[in-house]
Amino acid sequence: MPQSDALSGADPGVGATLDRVIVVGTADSRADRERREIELDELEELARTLRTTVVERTLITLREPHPATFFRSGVVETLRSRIAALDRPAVLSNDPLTPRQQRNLQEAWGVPVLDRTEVILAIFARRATTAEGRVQVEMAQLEHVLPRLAGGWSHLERQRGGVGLRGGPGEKQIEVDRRLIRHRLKRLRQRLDVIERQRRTRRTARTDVPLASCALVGYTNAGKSTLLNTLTRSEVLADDLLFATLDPTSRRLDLPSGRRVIITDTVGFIQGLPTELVEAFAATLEEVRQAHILCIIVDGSHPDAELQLETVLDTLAAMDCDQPSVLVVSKCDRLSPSQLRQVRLRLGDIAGTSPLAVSALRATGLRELRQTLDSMTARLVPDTRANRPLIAAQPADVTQTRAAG
Ligand SMILES: Nc1nc2c(ncn2[C@@H]2O[C@H](COP(=O)(O)OP(=O)(O)OP(=O)(O)O)[C@@H](O)[C@H]2O)c(=O)[nH]1
Ligand SMILES: [Mg+2]
Repeated sequence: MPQSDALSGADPGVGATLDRVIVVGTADSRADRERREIELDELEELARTLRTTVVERTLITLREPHPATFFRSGVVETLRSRIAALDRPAVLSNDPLTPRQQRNLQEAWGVPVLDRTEVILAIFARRATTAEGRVQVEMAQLEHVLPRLAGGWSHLERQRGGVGLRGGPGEKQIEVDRRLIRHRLKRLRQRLDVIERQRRTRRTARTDVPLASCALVGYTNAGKSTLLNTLTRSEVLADDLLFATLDPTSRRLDLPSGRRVIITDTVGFIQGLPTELVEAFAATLEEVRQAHILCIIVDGSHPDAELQLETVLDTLAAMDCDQPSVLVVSKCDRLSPSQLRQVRLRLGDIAGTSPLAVSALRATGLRELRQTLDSMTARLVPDTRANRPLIAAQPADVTQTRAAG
């Protein structure tokens, strides 16, 4: 199955390449601007993750979105000239666009227009490596494209597994495409069911030898994989990219008392995580839901650490995850002692707990983290073999939770 990839190469539909982009956002008031600028920073990071060059970025004041074109006609016109002057880069919109708005803007500007959801979907499409990840991403993309099938819309679905508009997109062709997509979705759902069953079997095998489990959760790029690597001397991919990790990976962690815990690195969260993706990744996120303990990692050196923590707490609440958690401020080597004190206070206030502080890079704060996990494990999982210190037999020391095949 060819991987869909919204931002690759030339777009025959609208005659523009997608390797250069303008990032466009809106704010409804002066007070709103600061928050939106931060979101645009993040959208630029997402673009960078896609190896796309941002040639310009603009924040427009907009009180009321226009139903047909999102922006007012004056702004559409100004941006049209700007796009022409910049040799027709694609447009990344920070705001979600309706299928109609997106279509009209593409027509007005003659370049592809992607909103935040599509950028995130494109990143996931590029990064998904396991069978399960690929199925989940393709499902999310098809769910997203289904309501957007209409005349004139071209650049995304043409690249989506060959079910796109080919030739004149008359009403009939759209109906055919819709049917093909629904059919494909059904088949993907069946495949995912099989993969999920295999995953459940593996999880049951794991819980038959009852080890306590801890999921590392947090905003994307918070330092989860680096922490897993340092704690367990592993070599999971950790990179200064958003969504470096898509598939959960589990490792065994020895605790000071001799207890052991299975620690799982998971996909990062982000503001405005597309609902299609949350649904498609439900099985992967099940690893988080099933964990006995959550280790919530927040990059203390990020200027927006508080909003990131709020996003993570909101996402966990939306997933009905309310198990005991430990809050960990990461990358504290980047902070002075007084900055760290401040950050811990502010983040602790939001989460209603007192956070630990670690640097996975310098391996500081790890003893406290291990001790905390140890006592939580003792309290939470009193009946497991893992909870009896220094036992003889243990399961394989590496548990890959990746889907087979
Ligand atoms: N200075 C410093 N940098 C760190 C530390 N931990 C992680 N980083 C850097 O932060 C970046 C992101 O780290 P990852 O471990 O990949 O973050 P993640 O949370 O797994 O990110 P995703 O998988 O993309 O959600 C990398 O460039 C790391 O080198 C730390 O303790 N100190
Ligand atoms: Mg990671």
